Amino acid sequence: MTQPLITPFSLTLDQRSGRLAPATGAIERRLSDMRGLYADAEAERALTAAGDPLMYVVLLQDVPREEGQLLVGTTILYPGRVGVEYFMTRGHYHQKLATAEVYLGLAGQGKLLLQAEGRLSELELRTGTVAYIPPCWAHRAVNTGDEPLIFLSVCPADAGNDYGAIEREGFRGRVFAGDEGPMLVRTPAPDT
Ligand code: S6P
Ligand code: ZN
Repeated sequence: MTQPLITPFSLTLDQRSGRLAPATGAIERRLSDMRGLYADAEAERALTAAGDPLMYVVLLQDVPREEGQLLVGTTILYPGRVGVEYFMTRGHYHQKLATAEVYLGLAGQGKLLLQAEGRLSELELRTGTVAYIPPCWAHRAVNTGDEPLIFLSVCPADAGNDYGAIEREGFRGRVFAGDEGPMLVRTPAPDT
C-alpha cells in the first residue's frame, strides 16, 4: 500500500526540560489517573486527597499512526514517592505486541522495568542511557532521583499502548526507597 507522503520535519528538544517543539500532543498523568497501581493504597489515597500530584507529562509530535511511521516523544517523570514507592509511569505492553522501542535518557536518574513471559528485567535509565526495549516486553519508568527523569522515546507509530494487563496483574517488580537507596522488590506472579 502506498502511503501519502508526509513532509519531513525536525523538532527542537530542550534536553534539560524535555520540552519538544513543536509538539502536537501533551498527556498529563496525575496520581488519580493511576488508581490502584501503587503498593501502598493508604498512602495513595492520602496523597490524592492532599492535592493529587502531577506525576508525569508526555509530549508527542503526532504522525499518522500507521505502519512505517515512527512516533517520537518525551516523558517528564517528576520525583516523589507514594509511601516508599518511587513515582513511576503506568507501564504498558504495546497493543501491537511485537514492536520494539528505544528510550534515550536525557536528564535525571531512574530505572526502566521490563517484563515478558514471567521474566523481569531492570535497566538503569539516566542521562546518556540508550535503552532498547525488545518486542513483547512491557515497560515502566521509575524516577529514583530528586530531579525530573526525562527521556526521549521512539517507537513504531502503530504500536499503541495496552494498559489492561498491567492494571489487572501489576508489574513483576516494584522499586522502593530503602535504607541504602533504591531497592527492587520482586512481586509474586498473579494467580491465573
Ligand atoms: C510509548 C512510550 C512512552 C510512554 C510514556 C508514559 O510507547 O513507551 O511515550 O507512553 O513514557 O508511559 P505510560 O506507561 O503511561 O504510557
Ligand atoms: Zn512503549
